[in-house]
Amino acid sequence: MKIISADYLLPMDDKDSVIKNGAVVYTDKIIEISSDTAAICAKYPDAEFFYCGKNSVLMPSLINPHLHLEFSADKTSFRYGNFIEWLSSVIKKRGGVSEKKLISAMQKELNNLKKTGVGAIGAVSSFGKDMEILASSPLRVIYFVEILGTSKERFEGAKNGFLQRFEIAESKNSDRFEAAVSVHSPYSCSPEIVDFGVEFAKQNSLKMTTHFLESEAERAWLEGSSGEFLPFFGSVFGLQTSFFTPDGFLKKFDGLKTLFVHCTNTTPDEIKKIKDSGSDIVHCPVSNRLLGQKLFGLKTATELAVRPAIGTDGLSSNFSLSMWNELRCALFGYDDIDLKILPFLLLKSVTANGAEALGIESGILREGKNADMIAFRLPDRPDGVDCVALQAILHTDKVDKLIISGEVI
Ligand code: MCF
Ligand code: FE
Repeated sequence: MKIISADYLLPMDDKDSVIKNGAVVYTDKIIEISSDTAAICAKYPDAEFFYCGKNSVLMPSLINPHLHLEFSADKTSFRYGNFIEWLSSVIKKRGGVSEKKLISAMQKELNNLKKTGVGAIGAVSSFGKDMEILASSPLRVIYFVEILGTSKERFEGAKNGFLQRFEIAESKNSDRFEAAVSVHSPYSCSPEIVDFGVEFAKQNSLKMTTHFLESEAERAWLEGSSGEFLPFFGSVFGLQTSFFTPDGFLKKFDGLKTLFVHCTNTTPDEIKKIKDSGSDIVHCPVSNRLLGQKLFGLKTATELAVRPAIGTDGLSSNFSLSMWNELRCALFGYDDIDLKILPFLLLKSVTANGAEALGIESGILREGKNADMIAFRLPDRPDGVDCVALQAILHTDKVDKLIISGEVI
């Protein structure tokens, strides 16, 4: 049993509590949280004790529920500013990176995830090249094996390719690694692919994710088979009409808790439907900006009591996989939300809400939860506990300690 104490404890609970001189008693799970370090040390005299230092903050480790590690060696290869231009540049370069360069790039990014305090991720895998690295990493990983395809003739090939990758991934399942399903999106998947993915996830009790309404072009395509997707699909795939309406696509996932990623072009009604069906939303502010989109409607979502998570997406649409960079960009992007409430809203997006989205028992410092925590120090003493969350977002890059299941990583 261990006790860790810090000047400021941010449990990420519903009350946005900040506990001064707090301590956490833990094994692989959290045993107790206390605001009286001396009393808790007296209660557990045999526990190993550690104090995180002056101006230290202790909080749940960060959760990045949406990234594509396999796009780590293509940092400057893609076109930004317009979704279709980006997609065309991705399709043009797909699979163009050497295996050796990719493996070392992924290893480097994984190390950065640990250094910046990420304890759990939702990784979308298109090719399976990230499987070995992720299955052997100490992070908690929900490994979303991707399936996509629009043509009837290629359905069997796409399905078999998916099944092969999934089977290997599933053989690596452990208490930290869980194979799951990603049905890529409504514009890149035929109804056969979506039905297959959803049925497969339901029958095998697997987690599911999908990209949804990420661009204005996608909305126009789904609503009326018009807009920028029409010439693109006509020339690339020979498609003239969308397979789904926005509502029709959502209905396909009825009865399956799904992580809908992006949702920058959803209506309040669609956001409510996602919430009422027990599913979750993840948005990626930097990626959305780089692909020429407006930010997800966080203010509206908050008014509807929806609690979205935040992810970085891949380096194919971001300059960094650091959640702290993502938080800073979101902090400045959401200028319609009061700076008095935004810091906690954002920190919960990368902890408690991320855990809810991935269906893991982390992201909050509470008795019985996984002992997944980070500790770091603010440069100077904040002017009151109500300033800690904002100053943490502004000033944190690397953390001093990352603890997963009670183990220092
Ligand atoms: O989330 C971003 C943007 N939206 C869609 N897909 C991707 C993103 N980053 C990487 N991707 C991948 C996706 O997994 O790009 C491919 C898929 O394999 C696009 S479809 C050819
Ligand atoms: Fe993505």
